[in-house]
Amino acid sequence: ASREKEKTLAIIKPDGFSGNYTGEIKRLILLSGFSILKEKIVHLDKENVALFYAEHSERTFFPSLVKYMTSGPVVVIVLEKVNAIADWRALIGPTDAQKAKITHPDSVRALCGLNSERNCVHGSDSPQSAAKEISFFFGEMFSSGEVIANHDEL
Ligand code: DGI
Repeated sequence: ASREKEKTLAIIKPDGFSGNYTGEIKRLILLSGFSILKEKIVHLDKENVALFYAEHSERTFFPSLVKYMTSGPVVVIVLEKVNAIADWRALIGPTDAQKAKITHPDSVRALCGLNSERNCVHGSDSPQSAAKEISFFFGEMFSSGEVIANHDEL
C-alpha cells in the first residue's frame, strides 16, 4: 500500500442531512484521521443523479434511487489521508444498511442508514471513481447544479 495521501469523495445523502447526522458523521471523519479539504451543500436534480450514477441507469431500482437522491440537499465532501479511499469505504460499511447494522455495527451506514438504497452516505470505490467524482462536484460538471452553501479549503 502506498504512503502517499489520497483524496476521496464522501456524500452525506438526503436522509443523513435531514436527519441531522452531518455533525456526527464529520466528527467520525475527523476522529478517523481524515482532513476535510472541501465541502458544499447541493441539491441534486435528476440529470445530476443520472450522470453521477450512470453505471446504474438500467437497473430496476434506478427511478427510486433518483427520487431518493433528489429528495433534499446533500453534503459533498473531499476527504484526504493516506489510504483515504479504502478507509472511508471501511468506515461507511456495506451498501445494505440493514446488513451493516448486524455485520458492521460501528459503521456510518449502521448509524444512520435504513436499507440498501437509503444508506445515508456515499464513498468513491476506486482511485478512478474518486478522481471522476471529485471533478464532477468541484470541477466543471456541476457548475450548472444548485449550490446551497460552499466551504472551500476548510
Ligand atoms: O458504492 P455503494 O453505494 O456501496 O453501492 P453501489 O455503487 O453498488 O450502488 C450505488 C447506490 O445505488 C447505493 O448506494 C444505493 C443504490 N443501490 C445499490 N444497490 C441497490 C440500490 N438501491 C436499491 N433500491 N436496491 C439495490 O439493490
